[in-house]
Amino acid sequence: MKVSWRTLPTVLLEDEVLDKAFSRARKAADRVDDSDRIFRVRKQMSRMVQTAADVISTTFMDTVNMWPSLDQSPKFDVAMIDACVGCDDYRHHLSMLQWASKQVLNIAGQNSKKIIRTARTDLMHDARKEAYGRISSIMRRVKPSLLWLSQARETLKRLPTIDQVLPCIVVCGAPNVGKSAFISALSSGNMEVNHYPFTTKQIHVGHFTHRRLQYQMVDTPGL
Ligand SMILES: Nc1nc2c(ncn2[C@@H]2O[C@H](COP(=O)(O)OP(=O)(O)OP(=O)(O)O)[C@@H](O)[C@H]2O)c(=O)[nH]1
Ligand SMILES: [Mg+2]
Repeated sequence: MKVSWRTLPTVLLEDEVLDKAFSRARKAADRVDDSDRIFRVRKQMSRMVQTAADVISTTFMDTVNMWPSLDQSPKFDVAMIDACVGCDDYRHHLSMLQWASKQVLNIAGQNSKKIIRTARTDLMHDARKEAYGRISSIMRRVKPSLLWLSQARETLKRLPTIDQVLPCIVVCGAPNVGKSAFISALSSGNMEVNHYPFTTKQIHVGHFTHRRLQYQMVDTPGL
């Protein structure tokens, strides 16, 4: 699978996901129409719980499915991900979203049962509140993962695209020896050149054509 970080949607943070879930749930409850009070409250409460859980679960699973799977990514991309954000963290935080998605659906299932099995509206409201509380505590557990993924997306989005079929010349060496100046002189890339070390902070790519073949020149931070 080809990595295309730029097209990945932003990762919503804890509060944003909860706002989205609870406001959709409220709207779903508003649409319920039943003249019988008990039936109405039952439908409203169970729809709120189900809708909130569905929104959260779908949001998380969309992220998990859209982010490239490391097992199916080319070795080069995996190495890039490892160098930029770390493969272990990458796997861990995506699996946290998978876990949270399952948990919220379980909570919705359990509390929907409670709502359906009682004829008392106060208990239906209690079951809905309990579900919201438990969902919110799952969300607190995934908060660090959402933050990590959101920052990782920003980092990975800035990576240049390197075509694995075209020849690639990587220029690496000690700081301040003129790597960037060398690449700027030879290729289309306009690298930042400065008289002090550690000017280049991430990988940049420039291109040039020689005998109708396109070459890539990769500028790297000083070693
Ligand atoms: N005299 C001389 N100076 C050069 C040459 N090439 C680059 N420089 C100077 O060396 C300094 C460092 O150049 P850079 O291209 O930024 O060096 P770099 O290796 O990319 O540095 P980092 O990105 O910090 O690792 C700049 O002041 C350049 O003007 C050269 O061929 N001769
Ligand atoms: Mg440089």
